[in-house]
Amino acid sequence: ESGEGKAKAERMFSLMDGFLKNDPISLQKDILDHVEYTVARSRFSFDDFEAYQALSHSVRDRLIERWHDTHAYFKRKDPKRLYFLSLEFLMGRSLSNSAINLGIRDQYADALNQLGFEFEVLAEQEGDAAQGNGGLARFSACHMDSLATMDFPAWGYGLRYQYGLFRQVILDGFQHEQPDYWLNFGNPWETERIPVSYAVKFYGTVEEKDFNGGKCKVWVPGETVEAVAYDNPIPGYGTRNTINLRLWSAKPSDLYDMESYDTGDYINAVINRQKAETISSVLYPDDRSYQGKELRLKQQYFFVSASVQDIIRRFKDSHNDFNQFPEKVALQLNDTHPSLAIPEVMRVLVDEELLSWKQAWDIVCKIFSCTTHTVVPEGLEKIPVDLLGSVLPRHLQIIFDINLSFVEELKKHFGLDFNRLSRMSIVEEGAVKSIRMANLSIVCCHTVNGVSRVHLDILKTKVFKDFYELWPQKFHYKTNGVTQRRWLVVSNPGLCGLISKWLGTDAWIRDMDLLMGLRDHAVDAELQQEWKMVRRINKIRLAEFIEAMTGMKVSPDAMFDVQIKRIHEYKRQLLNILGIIYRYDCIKNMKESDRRKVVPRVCIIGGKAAPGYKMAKKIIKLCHAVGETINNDSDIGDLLKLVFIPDYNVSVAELVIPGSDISQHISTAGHEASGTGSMKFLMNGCLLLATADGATIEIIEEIGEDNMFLFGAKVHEVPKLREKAQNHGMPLQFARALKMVRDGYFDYEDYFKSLCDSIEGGGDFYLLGNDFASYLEAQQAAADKAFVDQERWTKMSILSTAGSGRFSSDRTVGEYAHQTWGIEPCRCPF
Ligand code: GL4
Repeated sequence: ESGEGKAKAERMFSLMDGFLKNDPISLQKDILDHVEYTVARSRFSFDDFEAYQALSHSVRDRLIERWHDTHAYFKRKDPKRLYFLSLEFLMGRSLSNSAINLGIRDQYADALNQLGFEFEVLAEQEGDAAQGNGGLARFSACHMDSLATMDFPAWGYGLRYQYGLFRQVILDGFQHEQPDYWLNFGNPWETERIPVSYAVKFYGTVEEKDFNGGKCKVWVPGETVEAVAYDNPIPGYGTRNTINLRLWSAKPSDLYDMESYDTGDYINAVINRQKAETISSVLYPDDRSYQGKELRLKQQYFFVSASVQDIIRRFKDSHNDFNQFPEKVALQLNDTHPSLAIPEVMRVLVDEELLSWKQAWDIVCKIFSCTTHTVVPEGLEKIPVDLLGSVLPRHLQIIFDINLSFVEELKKHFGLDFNRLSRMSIVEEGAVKSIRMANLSIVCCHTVNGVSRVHLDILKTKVFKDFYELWPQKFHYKTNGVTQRRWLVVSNPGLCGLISKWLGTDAWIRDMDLLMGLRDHAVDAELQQEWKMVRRINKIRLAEFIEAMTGMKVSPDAMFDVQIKRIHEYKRQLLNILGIIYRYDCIKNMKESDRRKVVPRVCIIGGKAAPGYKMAKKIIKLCHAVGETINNDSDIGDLLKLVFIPDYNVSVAELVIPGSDISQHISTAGHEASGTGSMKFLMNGCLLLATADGATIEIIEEIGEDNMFLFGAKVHEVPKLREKAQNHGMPLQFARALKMVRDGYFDYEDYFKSLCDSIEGGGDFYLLGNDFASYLEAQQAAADKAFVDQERWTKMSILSTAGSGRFSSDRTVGEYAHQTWGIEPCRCPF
């Protein structure tokens, strides 16, 4: 800079005190200043929540400092950037994670102690940011943490929902949904960027205009909504890099429908304007099934359009040749939810930047990649053509044009194979003509990634078989991972300290493969002793939590057997519950002398059911009904307990996982694309009871079959077994457990009838009957027997943690960066 600009910058710099300081006195001063000036309470009188607010603002100041430096550095270096587009980010709480990643958690804890507060207690004041449903949304959150930690120049883009995932309230054993108006208590982690806003258009018509001797299309919208940016800093661990998650919120636009003001109906005009805000109001709570709803479509386009405008604006800030776009930009689509970004980029390049169709198409083919998270064809999104044509008329034309050339290419490749053409076409003919979003993504992305090895196999041989035959080189997989920062460092400080002590370093927090070093100590009596101690403390903490949530007392001496995840038929919570019924029945019919040999167990189940998913809701009720009987049966006492933890979310998981002995991942083989819960349990030294499905297959390879409890049909056996299940009866033990439900042993027999019918009358699609015997065997022979031998158990536990390195999202993100996105680290100097 020169002259005036330089003088100004120098003056600004001279007024700066230097970077914020992290010694205890500075931190205390900082917190108290925030109490006084941000929270507007007196520094002589404030409560835990106000202290939390002040504390998080103080942490946020430090985040902002690094975030400015990171972005200034990115701007200067101008590396290729990754833009990660996702409709869901399940971030959970931020305070502990941010303080730890900044490397100043302990300093804060000391500072707070001197003020008479406890860091842990204040951290509990924070609500969960639940801007997503389940695994797919946690995938986004874990990836952001890894991208920041590994110094990648990346941005996350999503939607800022006013209502996150519903809160689950259980009344009389039934699930009820309550809105999660999470912003009620403020959100100190975000920064509203009023100047960063874009107009997003909907409806209207497409007109042709003369242009440069030819024609061009002009979209005349019927509605315009403003997208305002909310920025959420994402700090990396062990680096100064702090990247940005930019979430869009809908506001009425100033361009909006001025006409209505002239009609005299001022009040209604204002109310109508406000409707714009509904676009970002609520997260759809159904994972995996989408019925072309207008609001959902508007949400998808709204966040995609704002993001694309932002990305192009940033590119144009320092470039004037779109041919360089693919060297500077990679766009990653998290599932098909953001796939409207494809026609949107085409539209902007052709209609607004006036590139030729061919030029624009070449660019599009180089910049997009996607991850698919689904196994079942029903999970694939379709948008009715009529709906798309009304909401986004120009995009429909573009999709048709893309499809036209694609079908031509198909004909060249396969000849006039009409069945194949109709299967592969982006446009589905039929009762409701629709756009297949997965087909659109595959056609336009250079790479399609599955989330585990077996998932890719299923994509290649079933779901996208035709496409695989056409473009084998497009299909890859990157086995999912989770971030050890949140799932070990934040949530299990005890184990974390122990690992670092025995490895002699905490470098594993950035390099999980180092955990393998624990294998050398797996049978060391001293480590075993310490390991058991840490795990026991975590179990006591979990027992206290259970008592606080449910009023039930459970003993930490019992085996804690946990299944926490969304409730789905394919995840087979029902298999778990029928196994519990069987165990209950066995204990009940035992002689007193045999009862003494039973390994006491606390079965813990948690998870939300989509509000419209009847079967899943019945499973929740069944769990409560069975629990009611077992937990109040004096014959059973402490030998068996069944606890349902309500309102399962990220924070609950952080508490439950470290305190579990066994966790269940028991989906019917071939149904769980990956599964990531298992990885979190694995890291925390909890043993897995699992089917060979999704990423579990790869976990087996890392830790060995001997260190977990495997059971059930294999992926390739499932189709045959299904046919068999249609024609054969149920195994006896299974029929008996099911009959108890049917006959009203747990009451509500009418309500549970359809649940029983789904197995007996419906051909047992998920093979509960088939897998029951081997499930019981894994539970009894393996798990119960192993638990009695604590030395062996602890060894298995240590080896689980030791073998979990591969399931760090750092590994996953590294593979994406290298193989799919073509980006390099860009590390901001300290
Ligand atoms: C999911 C898969 O069901 C799950 O197996 C996978 O681990 C996760 C992340 O890749 O994505 N797909 C959808 S939809 N929801 C999921 O959790």
